[in-house]
Amino acid sequence: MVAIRDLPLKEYVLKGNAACAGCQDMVALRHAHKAFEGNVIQIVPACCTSVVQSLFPRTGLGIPVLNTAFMASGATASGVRAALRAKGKDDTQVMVWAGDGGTFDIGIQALSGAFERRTDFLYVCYNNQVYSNTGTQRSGATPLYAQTTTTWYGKQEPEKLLDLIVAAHEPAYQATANAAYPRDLYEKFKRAKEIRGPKFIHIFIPCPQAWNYPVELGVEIGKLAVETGYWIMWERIGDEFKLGTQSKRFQDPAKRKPIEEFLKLQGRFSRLFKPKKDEKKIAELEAYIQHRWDILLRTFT
Ligand SMILES: Cc1ncc(C[n+]2csc(CCOP(=O)(O)OP(=O)(O)O)c2C)c(N)n1
Ligand code: SF4
Repeated sequence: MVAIRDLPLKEYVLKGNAACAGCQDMVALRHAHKAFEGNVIQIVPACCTSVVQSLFPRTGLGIPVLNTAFMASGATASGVRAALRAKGKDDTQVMVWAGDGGTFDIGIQALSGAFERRTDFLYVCYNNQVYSNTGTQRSGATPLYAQTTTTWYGKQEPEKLLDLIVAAHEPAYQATANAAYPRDLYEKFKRAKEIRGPKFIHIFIPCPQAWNYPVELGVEIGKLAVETGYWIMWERIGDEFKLGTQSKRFQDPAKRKPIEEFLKLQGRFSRLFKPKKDEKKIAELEAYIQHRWDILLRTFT
């Protein structure tokens, strides 16, 4: 694994941008661009990243960015790839950087179309499990029992299993990542860069504003997501599936930390603990985590 001191020094996520303090989206974006080293066009639909990067007349990113409509990222990527090909610049990478609202819900048809066309690009979903930018509305990625402004009582449905939908498009490369493991994230982007065809990276992004936790806890929450089995780290090059070393030791449920350790740091789950601990709902969440592990391993191994 690359050492921190060996990461490229050049920064593409610029200082003084409009992100909240402690934004894990910026941590992920920073390391993704270190892997691309500037040779990339980034496509951004409406989301936090579009606001962070584009407060006119300044820009928060040191690379070319094309802002597109909420539902249109995949189609825009196909168009940009065709234009680059026509200009003889096919070595330039095309990357979509979209939130979960713009991926799980609103952009899913354009994503599906671009993958079916076998467009050579990388689609990144930075998943903060909510429509953050517009004030924390539930999305198809919001987990069971999480409070949002549209599910103030706690969401009653689990999240969509998006990775399996993407896998049905047989991408050339697919991986999960987590902003709390930036070196792993960097290496996955480096690998994706070398592979032609449609690629997908799904990143776990704690959001202090929407999840209601102190800004300094972002990395701790990201790591707890893996250590409780809540977020599974894996990678798939073509048909070859590899469970990430970070998750391998938590494949056995007995080795996982209790899910409560992850939940109790976040205000969005406070109703599971107040006025008294809701053992039944916490057990349901734990069972759902195991269900996700079972489906993933059954599908890919
Ligand atoms: C067609 C359309 N509907 C609604 C909006 C308003 N809108 C802008 S950003 C956003 C939320 C984006 O959520 P997500 O994709 O999860 O990204 P995040 O804000 O969490 O980064 C919404 C609803 C819009 N710009 N266009
Ligand atoms: S709302 Fe969340 S994802 Fe958006 S800029 Fe703030 S911390 Fe980052």
